[in-house]
Amino acid sequence: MGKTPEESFTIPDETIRRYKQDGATVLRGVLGSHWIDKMRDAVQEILDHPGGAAMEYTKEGNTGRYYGDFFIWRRNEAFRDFMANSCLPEVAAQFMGAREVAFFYDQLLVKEPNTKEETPWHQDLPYWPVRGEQVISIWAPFDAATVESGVVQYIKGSHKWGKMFAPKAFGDTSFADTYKKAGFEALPDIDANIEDYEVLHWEMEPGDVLVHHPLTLHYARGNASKTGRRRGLALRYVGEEAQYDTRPGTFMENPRLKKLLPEITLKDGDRLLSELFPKVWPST
Ligand SMILES: O=C(O)CCC(=O)C(=O)O
Repeated sequence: MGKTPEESFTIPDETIRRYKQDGATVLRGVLGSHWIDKMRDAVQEILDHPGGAAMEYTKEGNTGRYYGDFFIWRRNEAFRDFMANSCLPEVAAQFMGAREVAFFYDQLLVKEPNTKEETPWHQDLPYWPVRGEQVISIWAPFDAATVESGVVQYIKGSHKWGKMFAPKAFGDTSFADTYKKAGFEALPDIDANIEDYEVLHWEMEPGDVLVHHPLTLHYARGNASKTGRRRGLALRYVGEEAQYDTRPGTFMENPRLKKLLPEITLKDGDRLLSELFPKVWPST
């Protein structure tokens, strides 16, 4: 079935130019309220029934809750519908200049009110078994999001630094040794020198999305709001030129993910396209 006009979204050239230059941008009013309502219900279902790779990042004794979960589309029909049948695959195609788009994975990141835990500064690509330019993240909030409630913030232009920094384990440090295998250099102390960087952030309403390049450094505060939730979903898409990368030290070595996912049959250099990374655009 083709998409309804509402599920199509044309990105102005100027927005794509800005994304390429800055490494991140915002799109306003991309998702209709039916998607927001549907995904709020679906997120609640996931929060009530965490998956096998789910992470509780909140430290014991701290208030709030910082919850992370991955590859949810594999077990939840609403997540599957959203990643494949909203306008987001087409949005990804336009930013990547791709003829075809496959879905890489989803990552749910919920920060309930009064959550102290930050999302540390990081780039995404060092965690991932993928290489190439046609890789993109779209971050969709299902609540209004501000700096105070933990909207994602970016270092302008950092995707062009020509660097891959060592990935950090978000909360669970037991996985830190795996990430060391990659041998990337340590991230400089961004917070201590924050005045040296230009930080981009936008206040978001449900229906708006952020788009970021996999090498752009990004971060989010905890959720200091006393009542406002911050339910965010990152969707990762790739184009036909992205390749599977078997280098050591990616999240594919996470034992809990390994248990959850089917055996990977892709070889180094293969196009990311398989049962696990399905084609989602064009839809016919
Ligand atoms: O939602 C967050 O706090 C962080 C999001 C993020 O790191 C990402 O989308 O790659």
